[in-house]
Amino acid sequence: MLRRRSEVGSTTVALSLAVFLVLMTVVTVYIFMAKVWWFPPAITEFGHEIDDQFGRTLLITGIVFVLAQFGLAYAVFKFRDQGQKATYFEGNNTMEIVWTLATVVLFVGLGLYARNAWAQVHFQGAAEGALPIEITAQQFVWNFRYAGPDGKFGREKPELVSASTGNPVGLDSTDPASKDDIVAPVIAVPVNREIELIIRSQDVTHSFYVRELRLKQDAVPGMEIHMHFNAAVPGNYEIACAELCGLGHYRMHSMLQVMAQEDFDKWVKDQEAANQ
Ligand SMILES: [Cu+2]
Repeated sequence: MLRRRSEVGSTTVALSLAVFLVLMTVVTVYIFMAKVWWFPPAITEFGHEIDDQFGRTLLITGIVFVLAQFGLAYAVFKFRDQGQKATYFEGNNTMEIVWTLATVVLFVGLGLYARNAWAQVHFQGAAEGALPIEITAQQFVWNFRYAGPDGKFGREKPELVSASTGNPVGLDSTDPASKDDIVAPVIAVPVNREIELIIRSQDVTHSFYVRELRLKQDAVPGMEIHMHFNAAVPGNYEIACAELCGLGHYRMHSMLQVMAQEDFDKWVKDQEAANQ
């Protein structure tokens, strides 16, 4: 009598758990396939490559996830307590080799697939004729510097850095090349133009991140890190600092403005006037 009741209880619990696992898996897969919470569309060719790679990785890990959860649901129900003696086996070399190899093939394979996209930003420089823009991160603002009409960045001196007097990057006014440099709190770029970023930090590690560019790069004190992109869709895109950099981290925010060449030329003129 006792035995029977425990068997019935075990079946109900095992069945509930198995059903829960299946439902949880189906709901999770739906959330991803329906793109309920998804990233904003990419605005660069490189961004689309990153998305393709993300899709491939998600597909493979998704298949593994579904198989593992369904397998678990099956095992939970099939091997529920029916009063039988528990059995086990110790080690199975064939299975060990199979799943280790499968994991290696998947990870290395995905890495090889991704290497093109990765190399494009990290190993290759900006294309010829790129517009250089220097980014200086500091607690808790972004400064963007343009070289101006002479195409040359002027000298900067750390001892001249003074945000309160309007010289956040320490431009040295005795250098003629620094006269026409523009420093702005937002970054404007012409559409379909290669942009070279020179990323630096004045204090701690920050991280320049624009979701639509699929680009995230740490700004590290003492380093000048080069990145590049070419945005194809005009619009305003949020820049967030993606590295916890202090108490004001949450408000370290700016905008990337991608605009037509004429609008950009006008923007530069306005900035020049404001910088006078
Ligand atoms: Cu920051």
